[in-house]
Amino acid sequence: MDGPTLVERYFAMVRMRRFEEACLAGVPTREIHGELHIGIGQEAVAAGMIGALRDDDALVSTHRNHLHALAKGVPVRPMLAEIYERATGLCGGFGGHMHLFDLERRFSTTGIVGSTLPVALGHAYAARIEGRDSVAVGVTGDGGANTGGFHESLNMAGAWRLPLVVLIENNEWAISVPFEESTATPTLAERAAAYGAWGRRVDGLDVEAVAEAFGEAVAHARAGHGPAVLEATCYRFRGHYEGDLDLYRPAGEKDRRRQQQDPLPLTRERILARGAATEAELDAVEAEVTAAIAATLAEVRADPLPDPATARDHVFAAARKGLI
Ligand SMILES: Cc1ncc(C[n+]2csc(CCOP(=O)(O)OP(=O)(O)O)c2C)c(N)n1
Repeated sequence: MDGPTLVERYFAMVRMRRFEEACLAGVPTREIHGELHIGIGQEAVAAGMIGALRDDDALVSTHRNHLHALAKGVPVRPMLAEIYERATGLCGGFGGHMHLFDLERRFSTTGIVGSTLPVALGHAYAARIEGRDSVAVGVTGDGGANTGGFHESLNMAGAWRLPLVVLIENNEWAISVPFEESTATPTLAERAAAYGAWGRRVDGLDVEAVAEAFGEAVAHARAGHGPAVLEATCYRFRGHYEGDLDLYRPAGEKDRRRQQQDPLPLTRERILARGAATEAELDAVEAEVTAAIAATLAEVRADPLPDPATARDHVFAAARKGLI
């Protein structure tokens, strides 16, 4: 398979896990305000995307966006600083965790469920108008796949053969609503047929399977064959947001799934079984990754908050010009 090796993808997953643990540290200390949505347990989906996208491809993510940003190459320091609401953040600390934007890497997010696809569709149309062979990826959860924007975007992308890749992270729950109770078909991938799109469901705990399927979806869209829908099955280990009491999931389900279906140990076991690396080699790099994220967190925590005098900047155009 082209792209990163299994071991490299594993280290990317470890980095993602440590990154989100660094975010979690800011909740009880009240350094991070608002709802924080964590993707722990879903790392294999994002790590499977690595290597298939170029800087000029767009990636539009959701409220649960950290892992996708890391997969797109958004640098850790300004991203963590944004989540910690610091002036050194990607958006000067004005956006916070749900509003991460990196123009250089064409990465953006929206907390409005179902609205990632219309934005990604715009990127796909722009590529067509500008004669570029870039693709646009719109991520959605299973809940977001039941919004009008999902269907309208895919319909237009299908009718106009636009290079839109829809990645559905089906983590079985949309807040407290289980997938089976909100969806008419056994899978979401089969909806692709309605839009003349490429469609496939993949095991989102298997980083190699995701890489192979995502690579195929991107190649399909880039070659001008129209949209692709990839549904990756996974499971959300934490509450919908930090602070969610999460009483809607049967007792013990989370513990059992975490024990059996954590993509990190599953991938580590596969590496060891294949002899692709030794325990000692994996431990050494994991320790390096852990230390690097801890060092970045310490730096970010010492960074300044935005100057209150700039509170109205970026809200009203006139305020930026000093007119009000
Ligand atoms: C238009 C809109 N309606 C409702 C919400 C509140 N909301 C935030 S996340 C969410 C559920 C999303 O579920 P899913 O798409 O499956 O993503 P997941 O949280 O599982 O990653 C809802 C209803 C919102 N942010 N935007």
